Amino acid sequence: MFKKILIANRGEIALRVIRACKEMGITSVAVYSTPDVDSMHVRMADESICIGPASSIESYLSIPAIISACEISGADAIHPGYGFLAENSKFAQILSDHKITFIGPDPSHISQMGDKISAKKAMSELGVPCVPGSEGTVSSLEEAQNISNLIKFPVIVKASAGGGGRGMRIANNLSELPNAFNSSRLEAQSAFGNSDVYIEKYLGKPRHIEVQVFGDGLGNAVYLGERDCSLQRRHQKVLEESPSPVITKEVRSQIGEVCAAAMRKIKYKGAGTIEFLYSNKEFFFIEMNTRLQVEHPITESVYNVDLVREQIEIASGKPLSFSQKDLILQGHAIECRINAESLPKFVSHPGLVNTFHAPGGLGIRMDSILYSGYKVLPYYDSLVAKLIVHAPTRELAISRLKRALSELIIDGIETTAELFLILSNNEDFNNGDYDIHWLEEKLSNPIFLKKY
Ligand code: MV4
Repeated sequence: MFKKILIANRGEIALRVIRACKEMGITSVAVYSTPDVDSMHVRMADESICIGPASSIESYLSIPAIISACEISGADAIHPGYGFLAENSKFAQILSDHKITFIGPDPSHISQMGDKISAKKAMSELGVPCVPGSEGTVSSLEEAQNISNLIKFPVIVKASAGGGGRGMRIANNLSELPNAFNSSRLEAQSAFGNSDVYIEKYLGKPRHIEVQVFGDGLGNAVYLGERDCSLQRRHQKVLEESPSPVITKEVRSQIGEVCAAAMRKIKYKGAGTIEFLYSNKEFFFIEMNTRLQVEHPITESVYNVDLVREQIEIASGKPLSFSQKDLILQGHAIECRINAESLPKFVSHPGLVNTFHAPGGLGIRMDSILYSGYKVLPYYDSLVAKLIVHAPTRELAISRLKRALSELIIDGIETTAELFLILSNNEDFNNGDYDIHWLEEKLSNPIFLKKY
């Protein structure tokens, strides 16, 4: 097992990894940018090294700075968290060349899944159901027209190097296609330096359902159910729940087994998330994320597993510590992403937190970077806390969420916490009746946020 792990990240995910290291008897090394000196991850880690200025490019994204910190500290392995360098295959390869273990998948799997066209081709060949569309890159308008006529409108043009909704364009008919095709390619080129695009049938009101998988790189792989991440705003998830309110145990084991079998075939190593659009009771693969996700705690809650411990064990060469039959879904979990943003427009609101009080009690988990006197910085992601509730049923989880929110105190900055009180009292939410567009439609009505 590793003696020392460097965490190439900040915020709550750095805390999450440091906590796992502590429980495993592994020394943790935090890295930080100069303004992050007072942050919780630096305070909580055993050692810390400054890696550069506020700008992420020169600190948390700087491969030379992070490798230097790793060599100075003598760490055996690096955990990338999520974001920053977590899905950078070049980074994973350089670490391997330096005999530093990257706690994550093989670089080849990172790059295969990072390119959406090659991910879709691979998943389709592995028997995972995909959205109907082009076989690969669509390189001319004529080709775009042919494939669109075949799959029928509406269609969506997507960037192969895309993510976060960038480079996506919808065409409702043949006349809208030239503009959609050209602007998708232009945006793809300027945003990602790669103009490759592909075409899919546009699904109108799907849910976003993702399957958690885990492999040990030795040919064993399991699934840990699904998360419903349909509640989002501008491609940012707002609230996630596991299990999905619309998935039965038969459907769960069917799609889960398809995903786990695919991961066994490629000998996938580490945590992965296979994303689907779910529409008319059918799953359509869209993308795979080769990292631990923000919303992993809800899966940990309902399956009673420590995904970060498992990532570390597997990176050190051990086989999976659980088999599929050990993984029993228990109860229901909900995660709320509390951002330092002011409602109703979600404007970033950094600043000094005078008072912070986290909720507690049965079934509550608070993964937060806050402490009374902490100054939320304007340079990074606005996520300041994840409130995770776990209860025997969805109904009880929603009651528990309301109770937890009533205990929460964050004074000095504006946060999105109030939104979750509104959601937990909303009829559609309580009925599990929502899709990927539901929240944005609700937020476009000024009355929605004024009820409480
Ligand atoms: C789609 C889609 C409808 N049909 N693909 C948005 C980001 C990227 N990860 C995939 N996205 C979508 N792909 C087809 N064929 C609708 C979306 C989409 C979406 C997906 C998941 C969660 C929120 C979303 C919000 C708007 C659009």
